[in-house]
Amino acid sequence: MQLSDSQISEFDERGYISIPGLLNEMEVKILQDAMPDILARTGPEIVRESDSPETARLAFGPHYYSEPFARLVQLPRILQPVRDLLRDDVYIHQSRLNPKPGFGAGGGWEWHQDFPPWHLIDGMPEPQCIMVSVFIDDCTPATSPLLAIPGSQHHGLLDSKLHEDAEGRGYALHHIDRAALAKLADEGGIEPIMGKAGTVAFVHCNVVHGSANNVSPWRRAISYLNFNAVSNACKSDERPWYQNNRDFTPLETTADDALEQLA
Ligand SMILES: O=C(O)CCC(=O)C(=O)O
Repeated sequence: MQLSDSQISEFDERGYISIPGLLNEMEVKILQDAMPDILARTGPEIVRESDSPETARLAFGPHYYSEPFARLVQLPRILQPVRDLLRDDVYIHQSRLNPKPGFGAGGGWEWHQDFPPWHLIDGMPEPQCIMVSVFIDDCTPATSPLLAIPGSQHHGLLDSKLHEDAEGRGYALHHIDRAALAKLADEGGIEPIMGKAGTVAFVHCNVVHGSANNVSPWRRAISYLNFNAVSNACKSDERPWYQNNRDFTPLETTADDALEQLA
């Protein structure tokens, strides 16, 4: 799939674009059906909610151990736009599945950029990385959508500090200083990224974003695929495979129906 010039300029200007219906209903169902096995894992790649240890907050690395997610990352509809936006070959630096269950069990995320831990811990030189957000469930105003500040990626690495809630829990999150956040939000506004299941958003790794906890009765799962430019490969190996993949082999596209073939 080729992005149009206007989609590329929108991404360059606002930091993200969203494409409804990029995955069809069958593909969405295959990914939904794969979730229970992923969330039943007991390894360190599964991070739990701090106030509810039986609830998974996020699963790192599903593309390594779940065939549907392995196929998802190589679909031409996903991989080609990423290459076009980064103007390079790419590999997966990290993938995550956030199940975000309803009834308040799926906790919120403080305002942050994704790039700081990748740069400061994993040694990723530049913000040449895209967080592809694949909506596994409908993402509506009721299900605590991702909130983003358009254009915030132009401000580079912002003042942030390691979020205490994340410390020692298997992931790192640097949250944005409040004054900086207020200034950015006054300038750029805050927009929800929403859509039906099967929508895919391509988000620059320096876009400031966050979300509230999901008090609706509905699950709102998103699969985040962080594609890094091969020329921007990470230099440190401090973190494990599921947070900092060290295989920089450029990803090749598969057949467009590779995921659907699992039906
Ligand atoms: O899924 C969410 O609600 C937010 C997740 C997020 O911001 C992240 O994983 O970086």
